[in-house]
Amino acid sequence: MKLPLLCFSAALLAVSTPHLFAQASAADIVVSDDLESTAVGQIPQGFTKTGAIAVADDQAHSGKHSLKIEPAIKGGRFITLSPDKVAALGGEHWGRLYYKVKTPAPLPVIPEGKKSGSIHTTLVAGKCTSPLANDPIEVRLVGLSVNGTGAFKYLYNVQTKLRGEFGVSQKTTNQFTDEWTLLEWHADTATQTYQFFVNGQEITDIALHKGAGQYDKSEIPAKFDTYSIGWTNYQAATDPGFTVWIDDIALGKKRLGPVAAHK
Ligand SMILES: [Ca+2]
Repeated sequence: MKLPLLCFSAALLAVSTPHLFAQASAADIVVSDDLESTAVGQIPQGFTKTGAIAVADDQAHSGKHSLKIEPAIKGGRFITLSPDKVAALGGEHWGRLYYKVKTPAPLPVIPEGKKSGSIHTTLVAGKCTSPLANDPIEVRLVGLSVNGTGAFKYLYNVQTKLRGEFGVSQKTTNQFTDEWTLLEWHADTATQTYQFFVNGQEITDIALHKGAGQYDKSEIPAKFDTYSIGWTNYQAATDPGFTVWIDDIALGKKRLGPVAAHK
């Protein structure tokens, strides 16, 4: 009885999966990079880099290459997209990446005089002008916050230059594992919508659907001036810090969906 059931499920997947993501044509794709054509030690074409980050072949989601973030106690290790491609994202875009954190992951360093520590980390962020206050902000489209036990919550966060920061955080916690995790995000200025998905499942705790012209606590910009992908932890991690791999990066006008892992 098992075999027919499996066949039926596979057939169902084959039918439903392409349908779900079939709307993304080549014209909708701004970046789609499995990192296989970038030499070890280099970064993909169309990006500049900050900190210790480069293509490596010690881990991969697809093929043999991924982007490796070397450990650091704190600070940024990221690649920044070329301005023409940032402009192509316009006021609405989807993003996708797979990531994996080396385990055991480091813990927050407890600041002097405090009983516990936490680490706020950004994986994807863009600098832009606030549609609310018309001042410089950074919209952090993929981020997480690690607590003292090492558990973490995903969050949407906006850092303003003069008005402090705001954000919305997942209600439940996650643990870093040795598995590749699929992250997808969607931002739309026209409807002030933000969505975030983990392994295809939306984290509705941090979804925003504010509506046209409703910028308060969303501030999704009409355009980004910069767009960066990597790992920036603002508070100190225990030595040697986080080592992270990222693979199968995609940015575009439509949801791009999952890609096959290497076998
Ligand atoms: Ca790859």
